[in-house]
Amino acid sequence: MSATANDILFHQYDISPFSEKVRVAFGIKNLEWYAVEEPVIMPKPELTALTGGYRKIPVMQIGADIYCDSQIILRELERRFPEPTLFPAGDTGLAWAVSMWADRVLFQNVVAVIFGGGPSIADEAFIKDREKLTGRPFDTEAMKQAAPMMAEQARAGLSWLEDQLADGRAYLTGEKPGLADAAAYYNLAFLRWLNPAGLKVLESLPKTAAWDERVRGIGHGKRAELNNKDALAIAKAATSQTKEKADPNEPNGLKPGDTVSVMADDYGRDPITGTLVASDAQSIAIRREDPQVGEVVVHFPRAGFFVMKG
Ligand SMILES: N[C@@H](CCC(=O)N[C@@H](CS)C(=O)NCC(=O)O)C(=O)O
Repeated sequence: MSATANDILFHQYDISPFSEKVRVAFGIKNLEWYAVEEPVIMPKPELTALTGGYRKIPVMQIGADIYCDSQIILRELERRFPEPTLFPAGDTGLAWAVSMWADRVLFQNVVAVIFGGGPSIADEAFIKDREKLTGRPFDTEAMKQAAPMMAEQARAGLSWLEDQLADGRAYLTGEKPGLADAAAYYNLAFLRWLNPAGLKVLESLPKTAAWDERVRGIGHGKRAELNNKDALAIAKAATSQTKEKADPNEPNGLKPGDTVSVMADDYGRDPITGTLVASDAQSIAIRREDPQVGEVVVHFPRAGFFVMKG
């Protein structure tokens, strides 16, 4: 099959945990998608031509609409492909809140367990790249020292999953998998890939261990491959489907047509500048142009991102 402007092009790499969250959502929704492999470290010239400078993974592209960050990707998947839903029990707000906890708290615990113990993928080029990404030293010695505390924190977090599963339910919010499962699960997948010894914690969390297997069994939907040059050509030939939308409650009075810069509030804070097209409490879309991709609309979440005028 050859990809078109209606297909899901998923810019990712296989050992990317945040990509795994979305791949599980592809599995839940049984979607067909193209994996566009991107480098693990900078430079990423094709990716940043699409995004305007955002370098993190994953990024989803559908034609000339570019979705940066797993949170906005999942929101868009739910909008375009509502069934099966990522919210099988309702409780939409709670599921998003759990997802933020999994991304920010549990993930940092797991990262520390991974890089603080045993062999790792962290060679010199990787370490230099991640120091630039975070603006902090990648101090493997300090991580080693912190690893016992982080293992303790990870166990405390994971035991909330055990509590949630205590009544015998198959998934975190009931009998069907959803966003909460994908978000919590990718952390265990990351441990399995990079430091399987860290999974020892599951010996005392049997329901979580069985749930982990169950989520793993969901799979990733139907995957095909596409190279990143072809993805750029698809963007260039396509037109964004995003309609202008004003946000009457925008806390800073931003409106379509304003020039704004959007940046992550944690790491990889490169600002991306464009013209505001649409926004609401959970999303913002900006238009920008690049000779390689033509006019594209780049979408970001609001939670975890700052938007500045100019
Ligand atoms: N908040 C982002 C976090 C993404 C993230 O941290 N991704 C990692 C890989 S899983 C990353 O981009 N690392 C740096 C890189 O690959 O250049 C999301 O939810 O997508």
